Amino acid sequence: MEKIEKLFAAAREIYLDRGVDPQKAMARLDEIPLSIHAWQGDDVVGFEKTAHALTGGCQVTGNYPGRARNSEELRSDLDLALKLLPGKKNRVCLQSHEVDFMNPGQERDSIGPENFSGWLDWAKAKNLALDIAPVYYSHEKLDHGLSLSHPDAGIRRFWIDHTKACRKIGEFFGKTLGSAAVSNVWVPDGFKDIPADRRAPRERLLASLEESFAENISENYLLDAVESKLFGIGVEAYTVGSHDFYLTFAAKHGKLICLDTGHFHPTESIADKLSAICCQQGRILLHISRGVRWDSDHVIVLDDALLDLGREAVRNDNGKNLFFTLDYFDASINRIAAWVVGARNWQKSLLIALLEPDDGLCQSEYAGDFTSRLAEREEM
Ligand code: RNT
Ligand code: ZN
Repeated sequence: MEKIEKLFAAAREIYLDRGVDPQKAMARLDEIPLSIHAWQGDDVVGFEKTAHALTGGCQVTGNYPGRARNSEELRSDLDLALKLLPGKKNRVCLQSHEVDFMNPGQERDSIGPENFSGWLDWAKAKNLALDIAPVYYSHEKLDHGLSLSHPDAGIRRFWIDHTKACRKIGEFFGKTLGSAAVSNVWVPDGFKDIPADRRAPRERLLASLEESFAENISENYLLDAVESKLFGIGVEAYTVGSHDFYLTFAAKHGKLICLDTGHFHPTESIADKLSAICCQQGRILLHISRGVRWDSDHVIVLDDALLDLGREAVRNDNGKNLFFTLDYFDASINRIAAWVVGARNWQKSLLIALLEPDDGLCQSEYAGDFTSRLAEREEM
């Protein structure tokens, strides 16, 4: 401890010389909310009565012991992970199948806050806020790879009702816990091979979403987000909810666009998207993940992509534009370590950005002195 304090005092001097107060940076970091994704703890299995195989083009690999088998085990794992994480405003994001229980015969289209009573008691006791994500996969009603965009009205009805149910659950979370819940819609809909008709599924997805969001719920309690994707396993040729589809939808309907860092072409910069979107339509939910060659959802590491994202996150946030949720799942390592290492890496990348004396860089840039901009950045 003494050694750390000595090193910190020396580092502090250097930062202060450059006009950055590291204590202020750490205090700011403490106030930046991070939503911890519950699904790392149960390998995206959920706790419905009938366990469904994971479908929808996602895959969890590994068989490290200790997967949470019910909501109580998941909460106790989260307790430990949260204890190991700095941050005063961390929250927890649940998938709609991570229920405490399902009533006999109850299906996803009729779930309500009562199915999450254990989570609510826990969140109240720990002073935590909760977010929610409807789950459209690992279910027989994801038929031929389609849910909200299915040609059959009955199947669409089931998933529309599920979406509505999750919005009501989110509203309840928001009201009860005193912080608006984000409800994020990601549907796996798409085709393995070249579609004959690209348009009709998108028209149906659009209509389903508009119906799902028809009820006006106060943003004091609920924030809707929509998540795009490039492709999934078995859904290589065509994704109904592509980035273009959802970016337009979000702008038109005043929803948050969810950018998952694994859902783009591997050389695309997600960091670059923040200012492009924020200067026009506002709010972004980030799903912070790490794709290795594909959307593999590895635990995030402190690599260049994450550092770029942290920098742009700090620069584009005024405390209400950006929402951060982790989204990865590795079943080949200790799951609590997965949460903690990944979450801390995101916090480190934010802290590094908060510690950057970037005014100098900007001055060089505004003056057209790109040589100094390069030299100073590398020096930093
Ligand atoms: C899938 C999406 C989605 C999922 C979760 C588990 O590619 O990213 O957010 O990761 O539903
Ligand atoms: Zn995601």
